[in-house]
Amino acid sequence: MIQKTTIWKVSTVLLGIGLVSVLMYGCPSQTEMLDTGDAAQRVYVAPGEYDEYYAFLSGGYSGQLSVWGLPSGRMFRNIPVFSQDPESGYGYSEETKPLLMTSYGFIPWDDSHHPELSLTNSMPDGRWMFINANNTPRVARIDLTSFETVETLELPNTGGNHASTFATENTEYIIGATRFSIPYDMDMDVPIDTYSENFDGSLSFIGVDDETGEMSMDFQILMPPYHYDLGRAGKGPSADWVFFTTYNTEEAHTLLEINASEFDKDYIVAVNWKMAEEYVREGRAETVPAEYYHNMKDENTSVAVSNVHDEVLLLDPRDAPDMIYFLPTPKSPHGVDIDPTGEYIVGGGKLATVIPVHSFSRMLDAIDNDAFEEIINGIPVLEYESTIVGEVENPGLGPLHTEFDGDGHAYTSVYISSEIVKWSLETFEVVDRIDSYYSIGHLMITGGDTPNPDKRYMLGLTKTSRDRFLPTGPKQLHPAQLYDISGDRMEMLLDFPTIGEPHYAQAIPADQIRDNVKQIYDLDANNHPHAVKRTADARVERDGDVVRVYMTNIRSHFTPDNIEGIRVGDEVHFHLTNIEQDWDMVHGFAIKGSNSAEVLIAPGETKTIVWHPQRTGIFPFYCTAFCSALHQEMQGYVRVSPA
Ligand code: CUK
Ligand code: CUA
Repeated sequence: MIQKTTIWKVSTVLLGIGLVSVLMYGCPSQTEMLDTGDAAQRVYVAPGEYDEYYAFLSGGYSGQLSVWGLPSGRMFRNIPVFSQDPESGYGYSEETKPLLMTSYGFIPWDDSHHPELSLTNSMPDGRWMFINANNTPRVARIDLTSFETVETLELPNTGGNHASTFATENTEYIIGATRFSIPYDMDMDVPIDTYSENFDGSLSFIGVDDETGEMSMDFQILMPPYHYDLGRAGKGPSADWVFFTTYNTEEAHTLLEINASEFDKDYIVAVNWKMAEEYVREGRAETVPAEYYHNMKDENTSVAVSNVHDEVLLLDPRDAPDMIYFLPTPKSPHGVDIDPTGEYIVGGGKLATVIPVHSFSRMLDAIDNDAFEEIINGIPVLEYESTIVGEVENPGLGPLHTEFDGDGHAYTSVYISSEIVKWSLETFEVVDRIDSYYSIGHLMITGGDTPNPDKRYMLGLTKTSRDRFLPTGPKQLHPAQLYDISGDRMEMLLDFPTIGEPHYAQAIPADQIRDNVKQIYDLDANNHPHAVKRTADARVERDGDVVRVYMTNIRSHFTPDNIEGIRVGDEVHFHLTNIEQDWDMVHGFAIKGSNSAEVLIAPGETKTIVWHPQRTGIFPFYCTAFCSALHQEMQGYVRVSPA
């Protein structure tokens, strides 16, 4: 009976949706609901079948990066990057703790906004993923053969790295910028109202080794004390350039919501990075003191190591002519996006009434003709009229970010009026719009920021969900909406809650990654200094107060499993090596009373957790991952005796 009622209700709802879509057909109303009765089929991926795309969604204030399948909206993975993760032991294990070191100490949290896949010829190559930390400014690299964070680099002279991470054509550089201008000297004690004299902006160029992916803080550019928002690299004809948005060119330091919105226009910054690189090579950059950390997993031992640097190369535009320009752009722009041909530079002025479109070729002409309004700190300001080719009218309220379908159209997220507008790159007219229900930040089209977009799916990333889902407390998750953009009209297919607050996302065809992922760590290649590869080598060693337990795990046994001779006040290192060589045969380790986390150890891997026993007694430990029928038997005891 209950089943029948349910079926009846479902059919009625489906019929209702069908009727609504029939009634609305041809009427591009903002309140249009799901207009496709077969949306469920179009996102359904049967059990055992794979999704077509991997989508990487930044975690925002979760400091993580989550991996989702499209079109299903199923979550595969939550990768800890800037936040400790008790589930995996990331940021708790001795192997990973150094990745969270900064010049401010151990910072086990951050706010990550913009993931960027490594590029070859401006196309994602599936090797690495980069992501920014917005708070204590950092950039991280994730290895896409393991889906693990393997490197973090702190940005000196930077107060919040929001502009990052965007890659140049062949990942020569990952770019960054300071969101908040600050005094470069981190310890400088000055009145805040000396902002204009004592505060500076900066842009960062982080080199990436083509073989290993290793990052280096190659050079920075000194900028006026504005706020620097998103960055994007050019492509095609503009591939030698990178672009950033600015706001607060008013140089306000208080009540920014009013004082930083005074001017009609702020700027898009255009930087010829090839030329900047050349100037640095010529020795025009100055070496300035700057303390920052660079942390990386050692390839050989798999243990992350921190290196502290104390200086950086700084290029002053006054010593580096013809390298950097300001393009006036209305009004407090947030996003800047480059179309697939590399010709159009699209601003997203969050308070603007139009979407301004600059032309790269006109920009070059304007530079040739010295069409400058003024020059600020060595940076020429081009005349607005000289670079602008279109202003998209009636874009809604609060245009933010734009991606492209490679078929002559751009799609812009519009925050205040909660919609996505599709417009023509020929006529600069809006041709379609769809309600995003709640305030939308970024949108992402599969390949939509590359020279060769896949006109397939678009993901909207919204900021609130309110009544979209059954309430689970005052704070709801931030949902993502999947749209089909293969036809003339945008169609919403799916709406699913996410993890954290995704700001931006990128997607890549699944086969490009699937075939590269390693299934196990090769035990023979495990050169961790505290690895034990045979149960016979497992042992306990003491050196003063430091005790090292060299422990193996294999179904369903820890060796050793009875440990005596530990005393209160000891520092006990459990070095756990998972000597399995079967895919997905993970073991965990946790001990009673430890205020650290567990660790999860993948086959072939060694992980270390440090324990400081505080009192005498018998302390059980056990495997936290259900690994076999005898998983519950996978346990042991530590005896702690008085000091
Ligand atoms: S984002 Cu970081 S404030 Cu528009 Cu790229 Cu959300
Ligand atoms: Cu090993 Cu459960």
